[in-house]
Amino acid sequence: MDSPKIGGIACVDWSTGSLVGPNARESVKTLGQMRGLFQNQNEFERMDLNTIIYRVQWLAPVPDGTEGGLFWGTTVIEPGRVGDEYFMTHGHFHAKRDRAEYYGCLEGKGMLIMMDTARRTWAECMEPGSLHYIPGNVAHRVANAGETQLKLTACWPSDAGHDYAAIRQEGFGARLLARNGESVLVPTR
Ligand code: PAN
Ligand code: ZN
Repeated sequence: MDSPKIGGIACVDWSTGSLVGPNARESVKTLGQMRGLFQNQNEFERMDLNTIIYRVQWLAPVPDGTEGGLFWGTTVIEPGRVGDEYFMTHGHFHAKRDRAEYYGCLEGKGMLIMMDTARRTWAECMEPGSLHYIPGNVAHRVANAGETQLKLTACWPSDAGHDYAAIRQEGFGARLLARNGESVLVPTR
């Protein structure tokens, strides 16, 4: 797509969520940056740590931390597994815990895994067209259970922030694992 020719802060390809324009920012997460998050450490060490697990593009029309603003982003998660566990996002609580978020699935198939502050964990199926409301005080992570890229779009408050440490230390209360060709949410303990 060329640079945006229509009004607005960027151009969105609504079929893929791809953002085009000078305001769009991008980040990439490799397997090596996700050390300790997958269950099977041995399998993790055997894999190429430069493998791209997911990419995020986002628009921040106001500075990070601004009260009352909104951010918009698209995440593309590659298909694959570490052992039985599907490629997934890091996952986080919002630093301002009560901030909510929308996720919408554009392409692919997977699960939105959510966990409240008491570590109760549950999941919603993501498939093209599914729209997900993540309430405040709920950590969120997406796992790609399909054979193709999973693409989702998101909208969250500009003062939400991201608390990754809580997930790095304790993880979620369940993991999405492949069992006999099916994806199953398995409690961690
Ligand atoms: C999303 C996520 C994005 C990547 O934009 O930041 O999907 O996941 P991690 O942040 O867990 O690496 C969002 O939830 N923003 O608040
Ligand atoms: Zn979030």
